[in-house]
This record gives sequence, C-alpha cells and structure tokens, in this order.
Amino acid sequence: MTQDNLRDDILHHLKFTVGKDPGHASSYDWRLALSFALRDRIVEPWFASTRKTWKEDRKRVFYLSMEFLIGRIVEDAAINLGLQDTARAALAELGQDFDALADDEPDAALGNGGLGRLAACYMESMATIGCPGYGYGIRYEHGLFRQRFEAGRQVETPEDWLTQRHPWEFERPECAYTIGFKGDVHEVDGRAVWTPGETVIASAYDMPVVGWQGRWANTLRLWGAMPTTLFDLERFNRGDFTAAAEPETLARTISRVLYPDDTTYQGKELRLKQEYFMASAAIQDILRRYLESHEDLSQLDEHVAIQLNDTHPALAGPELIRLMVDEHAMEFDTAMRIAQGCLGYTNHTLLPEALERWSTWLMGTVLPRHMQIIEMIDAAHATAHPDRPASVAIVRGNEVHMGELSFIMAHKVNGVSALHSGLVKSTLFHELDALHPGRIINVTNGITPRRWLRLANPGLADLISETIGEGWEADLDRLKGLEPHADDAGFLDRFMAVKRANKAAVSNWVSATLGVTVSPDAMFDVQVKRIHEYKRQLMNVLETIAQWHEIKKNPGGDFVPRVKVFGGKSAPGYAVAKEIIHLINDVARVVNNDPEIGDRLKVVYPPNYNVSMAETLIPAADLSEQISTAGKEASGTGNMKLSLNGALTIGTLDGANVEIREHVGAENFFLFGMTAEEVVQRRKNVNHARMAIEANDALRDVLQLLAEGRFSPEQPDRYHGIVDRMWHHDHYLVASDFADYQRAQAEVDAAFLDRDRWARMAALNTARMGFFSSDRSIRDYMRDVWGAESAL
Ligand code: 26V
Repeated sequence: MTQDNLRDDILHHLKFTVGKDPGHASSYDWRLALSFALRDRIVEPWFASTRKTWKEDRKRVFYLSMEFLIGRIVEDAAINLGLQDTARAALAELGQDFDALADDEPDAALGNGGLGRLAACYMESMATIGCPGYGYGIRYEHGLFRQRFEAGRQVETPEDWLTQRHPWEFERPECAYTIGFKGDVHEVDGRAVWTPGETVIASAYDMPVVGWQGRWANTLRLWGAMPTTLFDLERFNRGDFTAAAEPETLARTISRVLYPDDTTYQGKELRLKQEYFMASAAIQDILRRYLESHEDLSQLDEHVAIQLNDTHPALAGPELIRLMVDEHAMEFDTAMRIAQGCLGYTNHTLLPEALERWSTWLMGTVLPRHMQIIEMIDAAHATAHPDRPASVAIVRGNEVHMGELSFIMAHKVNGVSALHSGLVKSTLFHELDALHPGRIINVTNGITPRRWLRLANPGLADLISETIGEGWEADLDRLKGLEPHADDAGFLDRFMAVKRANKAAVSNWVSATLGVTVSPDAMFDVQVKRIHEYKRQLMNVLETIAQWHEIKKNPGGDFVPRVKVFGGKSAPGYAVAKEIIHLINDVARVVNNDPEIGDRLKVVYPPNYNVSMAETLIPAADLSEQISTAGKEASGTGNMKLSLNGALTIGTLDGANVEIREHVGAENFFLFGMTAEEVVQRRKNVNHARMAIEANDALRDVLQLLAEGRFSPEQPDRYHGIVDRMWHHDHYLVASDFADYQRAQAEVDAAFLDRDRWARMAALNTARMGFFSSDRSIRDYMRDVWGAESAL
C-alpha cells in the first residue's frame, strides 16, 4: 500500500517535477524524485506543527547559528518518517538501489566542525521533542572547502553543493528584508535615524526538519543575499557590462562562502557583514511573526527565546534593541530588559585567539547605529554596577568584545560540558560571574541517536532493537537495558560481529579509494576531527612513529596490529596544522610501504573528512582518540558518537570526556594525561618540554628520526620546524603527556588481546551513553534557558 503510493509518487515527481522519463533518468534524477516524494510526506506534519504553535500561542525558540553542518538529508528524512524500508522496496521495483541513490547526495556542509554539527543535531532533537523552534542561518553557496592531498599536502578546492538542485528547500521570495550597512546616524526630533549607505536583501529559503516518527517538524530558515538593485542599467546601456553587474556581485558576496577558519578570528569586514546580515534578518523575521498575533512588543520575552550559538550572531542583541527603540519607540531600559529576557548565549571555546573582537573603527563604519547602541549597553551596565572592573567592559582597547556583549545581553550563559562551564565561570567570565551569580549554567552537548546510531550503524541499531525492543531512538536512556547482556556471550558475539562487518566495509573502501590494504582484524584506532594543535594529532602521529620504531627494533616481536585512522581538515591559513597533515601523510607512506611492518601497523588518512565519512568511519572504530590538552576542548561531540557506537576511548580529562568516563565507568575508559589544573602548573616550568623529552628515550628517538628526515628523504629538513617547536615551544604539552599516553596505549593493547574483555567494555560503552542524546541537551535548554515546553 504505502510502497505502491511511494513508488507512484516517485514516478510522478520524476515525470512532472524533474521532467525525466524513467528510461532516460540518471541516478541524480531518481534521487531528486525520491527526495520530492519524501518531502511531500513532511509537509502535512510541518503545517500541522506550525498551526498548533500559532493556535496555542506557544513560546517559540529561535536558534541563531552561522553554521548548520547538516550532511546528507534523504536517508535521515526517510528514517525519521519510518519509510526507509518502504523506499528501498519501492525503488527496487523501479530498478533502483536506495543506498546508491542516498550515497550520491552531496553533503550540506554549511559548517566547520563541532559547533555547526551541534546546531544540526539540535534542530533534529527539537523536532523530535516537539519544541516549537526555528533555526536561522546563512544559505552559503559554497560550504566548507573540499580537501585533497597533493604529495601529502592539503589542497583546498571550492565546494559547490548548490550547483545541483536542492530538493529540500522552499524558496520564499516574498519573505525578504532589507539589511543596511554603513551610512550615518542623525538625530531627528530627539530620535536617532540611521541612513544606511549600502543595502542588501535577505531572502528566505526554508527547509523542513522532521523529527523521529514524523510527529513534529520545524523550519530551518537560511538567508540568501540579493541585491536591492539588480544591475546598473545606465552603465549597461553605456556598454560597461561588468561594472553594470557590480551591485549584484557585491550583494551576493555576503552569502557566497562559509568562513573556513574556526581557529582564529580575523576581523574581516565581510565576516562582520555576514554576521549582521544573518542576525538582522532573523530579528526582523522574529518581530514580524510576533506582531502578527500580538499588539506590541512589551511581552516579547514571554513568547520568544533566542539562542546565540557562540558570539557569531551576537549582533542580534543590539539589533533587537535598535528595532525596539528606533522603530517601535520603546525606552532604552525597557528594550534592554526585554532583549535580555529573550536572549541566551552558548560559549563554545576558551581559546583566546578564537574569541571575537571587532575594532571600534570597523564596527563604527559598517554599523554606526549599532556601535552607539553597544556603547549604551556598556554604559548602562557600568551604571548598574558602579564598581565593575574595567576588564569586563564591552568596549575596551579600541575593540568591541563580543563575549562580554553576549554575556551582558543574555539572561543565561552556558558552557557545553561540566568542565568547560566551570572554566567559563572561573576564568573567561570570572568577574562577570561575580556580578551576575547564577547566570552561567552548564548544558552538556549531545548528539542525535537517529543519525549517529540508527542511520550510521543499522547493524548495531537492529541488534539493540532485538535485544531491548523498539523505540530506544527517542529514549536513549533505555540503552541501559543492554547492560545485563554485557555478560551474555551470545550477545557479545553478535555485538562484535556487527563491529567486524563495519570494519570490513571500511577496509574495502580504504582499499578501493586509497589503495592501502588494512585487515579488519586489526584494531581500528580513529582520530577524526578538525586539525588543531590543541587536539594533538601530533601526539598521535609521534606515538605512531614510536610504535613503528619499536617494531623495527624488534621485528620478530609480538605486536597488536593497529590501523591508525586520521580524518580532518585544517583551516587554509593554519600553517602548523598543515605541517601536521603533511607529516601524517609522510608517515603513512613510509609505514604502509615497509615490508617489515606488514599488517602490524597501517596509517590511513582519507581526504575530505565530512559528515558522511564520519557516518562510515565511526561505526567501524575500536578505539576513539580524544587526546586534547586538558582545558582546551570545550566538549567534543565526536567522542560521544564513537563511544555510543562501541569504541573505547583513550582520552584526557577534557571537555565531555570527563562525563563520558563517569557514565561508562572508569574501568571502561583509558585515561591518561594531566588535568586542566596540572596543565596550568606545568606551563610555569619553562623547561617542561626539554625535561619530558630527555626523560623519554622513545620520544627523543622519534624526534631524532624526524630531524634526520627519515619520513621526508626528498626534503630532510621538512620537519625541523615541528622538532624545534617540540623542544622549545610545546604550548600544548605533547611532550609532557607523552609517556602517560604510551602507558595508556599499552593498556589498550593488552585489553584488545583479551577479546571477551574488550567486547564487554565496548558493549558497556554503548549501553551507558544514553545521557549524551541531544534530546536530553534540548530538554535542558528548554527547562533551564528557554522556558519552553513540548507541544506534543
Ligand atoms: C570560530 C570562528 C572564529 C571566527 C571565524 C569563524 C569561526 C567559526 C567557528 C568558530 C568556532 C570555534 C568554536 C568551536 O567550534 N567550538 C567547538 O564547539 C563544539 C560544540 O560545542 C565543541 O564540541 C568543541 O569542543 C568546540 O571546540
């Protein structure tokens, strides 16, 4: 029945929406037809959700984020609609393979990493829980760059997902707002009037986001930039065709490309414009919606919650005040109080170089009225707290500090793991916390089990359903029901058979794409995440070299076979991260081609790690590397995905690792390294690196091999920079944690040799990860920040 309907709808869309005849349709055409047929089935719940929210005048949540790292959509939609098997069967009737079509979909890669993927998980969880919500972001024409390796070096090429038709979006040309920049501010009858010098149009594109079992659907509204004037007809008529198109080009530049650097803030005008473009469009849209059913804005904060995903959308605060004061004639103090009631701010990093600051000159030039309002906010805060220290001012040292602005504008500020939230309190916002006790709270991150278990690991998902029954996807604490089975040899065999099948699939894929043979019986040791010094991929690759060296010195010895898997991109301008990538690839080349090593050690680094690759690699991992310098990784979410899929963690007490270890049990987690406090102490010893290296023969040998050019014979000095930094500027304490890391890795080997013990530990990881469902995170936000309730 449903299968027949779906088949007919696919054929209908193939013919009337795609305009193709089945005999001549490509897999792209079939995928479009499938997408439209699935999308049709979201529309009813989507309308129903919107109607219900309106009718009941529910509090609504607006999640503002410069990034939404969605990944592929077709399979996720099919799963949440409960139509995956139906779609598979319907397509089979039509001679098409569901998995092949789904695999052909480009990733929507509108994000850099953890922060953007978190926003995508949260959108899915809000829809699953029935939290009336909207995501606001930018419809980047080009998402995160594609990564290739050329002779081991990262090369970036533009990503172009929108050159294909995007079947999941509804263009809303009627929903458009004017966004101003520059110009000047005059006083007219005692009121400020901003006359922008430039304007662009923000035009809406909506994507429905459907929750588990299709019970609720929310909207992700992405803004595209359009020119206010299409082209300069006068110039065109004069024959100056390029100049005529200039206004259009300039405007469209704003939503052209995602900033690919999530490591350092750069103070670029285009980035500031992107941030204001998104924030202003969102706030205008929020106020328009609200005023459709309310008299005035005086009770806005009772009906509207606005969440800032880091400081990137922080101009939403001043923009909200500007519209209330300048356009709706509200008193500043009232506007300030209402805005604070609406706003929440999530901090995602403590790294000073990633904290946003804008020069007052740039802010005053690009957004002159907002600069005034920011000064008013700062002055009001200073008046309310006459003895506030100068260090908490929003404007200081000719810079606007977006963290302080966000803090002062929000009624709740949160970190993303228990450890991180504690550090936000005790370090970054220490003084502000004293002035506003209780404002800083913790909401530990989470991941959606629909994508990260049901979709990515269907074998494990089916085994779980057979063992504890259906429905755990929406109630992940039920995984606890697996615990008794961790002592059941039959269950553990099946658990490990699933893992083995996932590893075999990755092994085939690695062999086909990289030409490297890896045995599915070896331990798959996985580190996948952006390349950053604080994440310490360098420590992992140095340990890999040490292992290789160990095998070379003792070729007849017994070693536990390992496949070291790396995945991740470097920011294009981050030279040190790029050197580390080069090193990993050089080490892979030497190790993989060393006949003496054989299956005992392999290094694979598939290029262009993205959401889809994560969905393939994570279910095949035995070991999860979460080895950041303690105090630096705000939370991590890959750590959760890996543990949920039955990988054991080797990790430091950083970010959410701390809570993962508490949940899965210290005996099922390989802990090593200094604590965040010890890191601070250790750095006070100026000779920390030299002392650690001199105390560790293996590490000294590794650095010696690198210095000799053992991994770069064609350019022996290639890694002198890395060696020199290790000895003299080891800011992330790779050397100081190295010996303990080796100790923990040896324990990993011993545990892996005991197949039964390993299986039990892995199964207990899966069983105890329920807490890390993003449904729990969203419920925390609803209760502690948004004051919102489920409409289901
Ligand atoms: C920073 C910047 C700097 C300015 C230019 C563009 C840009 C884009 C993104 C970022 C984000 C840096 C913060 C971040 O990604 N934090 C990560 O957030 C994850 C979700 O909470 C968390 O799991 C990771 O530990 C944390 O590094």
